[in-house]
Amino acid sequence: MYTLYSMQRSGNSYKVRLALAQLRIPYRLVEIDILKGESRTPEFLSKNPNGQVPLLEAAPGRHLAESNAILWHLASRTPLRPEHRLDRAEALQWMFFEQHSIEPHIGSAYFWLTLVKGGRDLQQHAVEDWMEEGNRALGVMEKHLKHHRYFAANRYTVADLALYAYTHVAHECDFDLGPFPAIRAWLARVEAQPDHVSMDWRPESSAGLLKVGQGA
Ligand SMILES: N[C@@H](CCC(=O)N[C@@H](CS)C(=O)NCC(=O)O)C(=O)O
Repeated sequence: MYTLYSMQRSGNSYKVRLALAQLRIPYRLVEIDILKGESRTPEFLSKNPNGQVPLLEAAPGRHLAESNAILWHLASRTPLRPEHRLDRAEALQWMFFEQHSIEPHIGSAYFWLTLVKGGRDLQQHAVEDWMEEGNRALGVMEKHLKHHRYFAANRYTVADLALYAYTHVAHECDFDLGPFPAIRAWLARVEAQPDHVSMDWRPESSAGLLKVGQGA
């Protein structure tokens, strides 16, 4: 069985929990509180030298980091990963875009403005930049969604799942989705997918939730 090291309020971790839920894959969840430094302990660093969640123990002793690489692995041979070469490359194109243009701006704003006490003051110098770049990236998504229902292969894939994670909480960290009607309609389409779960959802009934330190 997979073990997922995750933080509940981390959008990158949420992507993986959402994929596991939609693929109906049971797993063991280990909650890591990055705000308490739990991703920087020697034990955790021995599993992921980069000290970040999400982290999936994909096979005994084999740990996979980077949310979108984990999504790609989980979605292998499922409808969440496109069949055709070009569709696959387009899904990857949007997943790289997510990491380069959405996550560093909307993800950082979400982390510092909603999760870290006093984060707004600490990051005052960066907020304006995150807003500008984040809005630019939302504009790129809006342009695509004006003519497409999803990001790749004309259907819901891991590319939508990756982009959804931080876009759906953008309004919680100063972004205004008002000027982006196509994004708002797409968010609703993603939320209507079978087995969609929210960021707060935990798989307590399927496998059990462990706090860090309780794991084997
Ligand atoms: N590119 C990585 C980013 C992962 C990431 O930034 N994780 C954050 C939580 S959302 C983290 O673990 N931060 C703790 C730290 O850097 O100490 C991914 O997509 O998985």
